[in-house]
Amino acid sequence: MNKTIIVSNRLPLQISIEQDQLNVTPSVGGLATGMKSVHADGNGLWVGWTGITDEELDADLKKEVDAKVKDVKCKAVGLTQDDIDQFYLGFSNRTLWPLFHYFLEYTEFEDSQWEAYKRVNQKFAEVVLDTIEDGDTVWIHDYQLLLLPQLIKDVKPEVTIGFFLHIPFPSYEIFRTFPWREELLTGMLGADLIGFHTYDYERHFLSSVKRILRLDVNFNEITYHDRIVKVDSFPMGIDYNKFHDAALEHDNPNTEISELQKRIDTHLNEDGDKKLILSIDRLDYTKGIPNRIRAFEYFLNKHPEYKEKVRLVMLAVPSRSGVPQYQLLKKETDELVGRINGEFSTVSWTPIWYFYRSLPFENLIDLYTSSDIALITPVRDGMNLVAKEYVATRTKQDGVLILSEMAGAAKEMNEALLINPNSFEDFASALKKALTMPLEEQNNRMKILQKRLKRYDVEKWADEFFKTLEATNKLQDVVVSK
Ligand code: ADQ
Repeated sequence: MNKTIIVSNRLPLQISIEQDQLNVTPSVGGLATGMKSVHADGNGLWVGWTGITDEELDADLKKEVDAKVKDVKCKAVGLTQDDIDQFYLGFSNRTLWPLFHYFLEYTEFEDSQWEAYKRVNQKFAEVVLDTIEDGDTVWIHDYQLLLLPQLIKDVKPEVTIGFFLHIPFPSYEIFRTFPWREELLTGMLGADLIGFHTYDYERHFLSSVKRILRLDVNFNEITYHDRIVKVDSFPMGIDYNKFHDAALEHDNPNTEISELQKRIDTHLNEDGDKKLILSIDRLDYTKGIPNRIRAFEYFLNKHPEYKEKVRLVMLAVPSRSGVPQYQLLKKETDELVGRINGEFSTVSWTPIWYFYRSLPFENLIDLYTSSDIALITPVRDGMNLVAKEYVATRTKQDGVLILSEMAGAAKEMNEALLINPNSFEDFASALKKALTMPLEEQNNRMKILQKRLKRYDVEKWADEFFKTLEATNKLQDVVVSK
């Protein structure tokens, strides 16, 4: 029986070693939910890194990890500390991540890190090739593994390979600056289907393929050697019901109220007019956090009548703290929040509540359901699932989403207030509009957004990708038999 192998940098697991005791717990992120039907199916397997380096494991512990990982239908790729430094914190997050998000000034082009990237992609290939057989299907995820499709195809031409990129694909003018551009593109072209979140990313990719590799591109099909590679867009959805149902449960009077919710309620009860504005992101320079804080300051100065009436609740999740740009961003954010709170706070009001941590799911729901406005303003973002999660939790169809045009999600969320995140004026007028929007208009916008997100949820996204991958496979048969 043929099997399906999912490959991503990290396995959907949390593994920890405490007092020589190994704990393995499945993590329930969006991707894991989307992959559920594929992975839970009798023959699914997930390949990736466990989060623990080879140096942290002696032979016995490694055996134990492998066995526990196998129990949950996963297979580990062993990575050393040097791999993590050079491949993950290095090439993936100091070259590809900034370049693909248009941060050329942060992009490093280091030969040694490129070598590490190739070496680690090869490590992943070896683990996949060890288990794969003709007729199997592989679905590879994201920018850490751009070379993997070709590494597999070279050895096993009879497997079907899908690749999905979770971040933007930049325009040709940006991509052409990349020193290893041919190798990266041919690495991706080992796939039979390449998926992006939006049509624009797809278009940018096709344009780079045409201009750099000079290949024939017919609409969204590339002829590469004797194969057809299909390129398409699949905007990723969320586990809509999970968020919606959790919000309904939250509204249930019998549900225990969290400490965070009690604090929020106290704030709201102090003065019935107070409004909460929410922002949630990983602490990443692509998310536009300092700009958002400055824009909030601009808003308070422009509309002083809102002082003591609004509060920005800003949740930033620690991320990639081993990369210098992220350390600088943390410092800048701390200072900005401190300065603005120092400048505007009164005895009874602090304009920004800032949390720098990861919160449990229940607390995310507290924040989503209590906020009148979600202010999601990345300067560049492949999709942005937080915007979709906020909408899914609005069980009474109230609330307003302010969303950056630069997020992939904006393409499907026209009923949000879309803004250019570089314009303080846009911020201020969208905030004013959101704060004064009649309930009926909020309802009308929310209803349309919810209907769309419910229909195209993460499982549907995975299904559509898989169906297209199967169809692409048939296309190959036609080409071969011609
Ligand atoms: P990210 O850049 O990580 O993902 P995003 O799409 O917003 O960004 O997803 C973040 C996820 O983390 C959300 O599901 C959110 O609920 C969760 N989260 C946020 N804050 C949290 C907190 N404090 N505690 C716990 N969980 C928290 C990348 C790309 C995006 C793309 C996704 C999926 O950068 O553009 O949308 O992949 O393809």
